[in-house]
Amino acid sequence: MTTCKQLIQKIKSAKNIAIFAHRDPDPDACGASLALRDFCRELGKNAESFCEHYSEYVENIFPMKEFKSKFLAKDYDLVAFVDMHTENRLEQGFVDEIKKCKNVIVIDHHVLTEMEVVPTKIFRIVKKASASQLVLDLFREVDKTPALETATYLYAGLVGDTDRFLYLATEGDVFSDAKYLLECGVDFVDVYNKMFRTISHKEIILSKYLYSNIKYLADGKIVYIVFGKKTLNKLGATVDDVKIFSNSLLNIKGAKWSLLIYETEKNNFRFSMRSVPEINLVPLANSMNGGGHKNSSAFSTNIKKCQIKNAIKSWSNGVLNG
Ligand SMILES: [Mn+2]
Repeated sequence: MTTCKQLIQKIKSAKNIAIFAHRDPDPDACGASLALRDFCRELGKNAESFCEHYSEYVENIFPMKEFKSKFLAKDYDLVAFVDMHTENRLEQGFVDEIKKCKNVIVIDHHVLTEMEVVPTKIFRIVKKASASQLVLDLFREVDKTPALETATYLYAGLVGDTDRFLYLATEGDVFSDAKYLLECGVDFVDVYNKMFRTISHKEIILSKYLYSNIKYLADGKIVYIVFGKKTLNKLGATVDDVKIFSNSLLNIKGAKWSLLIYETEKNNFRFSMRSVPEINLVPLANSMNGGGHKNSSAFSTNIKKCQIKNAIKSWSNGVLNG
């Protein structure tokens, strides 16, 4: 396992650094990416974060316009992956150019599964609640305090991946890291308002559809909803817009396993799943070439909309009964 010192050595020996987080970036992906960019700049490097497609949700929290969308491998001598550890999670538009890059580092908090191949030997994968905390570790390693903006990115990432301090990983202290960031001057009320209190008009329209179209299986233990392409078009929404509902389906009384399902390409659906603590989603996600955490996993698969109900039924025994 690469240490913080070794990562910093890698950064110091580079000139131009390109930073990538996973596609469909959530607050942790955006926050960790921008903060790592700022860290590299702090060390005197030319660094840019890359992202082409993002949701209105993260746009409300982060200065998404600062992300670059056109990446050419020849312009950079170091590529950093943050909040992801394989090329599979990259935005499609970057894949070909990234394949040309030889000098790659990885900083991630998602557990590495047996089937996955990290594209470099220089990786720091530690099971913390958020990738943002791993970026914070770099600042601490060189005894630099993140600037207020940077600390705010990291705080938003930490709050996002813990869903307001509900999901705490076993390694790394979420609360002491949060305290550290608050001491940098982060306006936590402002972050909270942007992340959890603002409701867009589109969200209201989508919520109306969501609550009228939820389906139940296994006496309500399974809750799911499907957003096909036609529906999304009719609602004037993109897949990014519906993803924000991933966490709310499990709030329905009696729900143990929720699935937010949306069509990304014709007859290709993304299954974004949540579960109560006693249900482990990783085996199903992995068997479908997806991944994630025990109670929060996802995968994509080719399937017709009319086959989804039966597919869930066929997985239900394995998921609900371990
Ligand atoms: Mn994350």
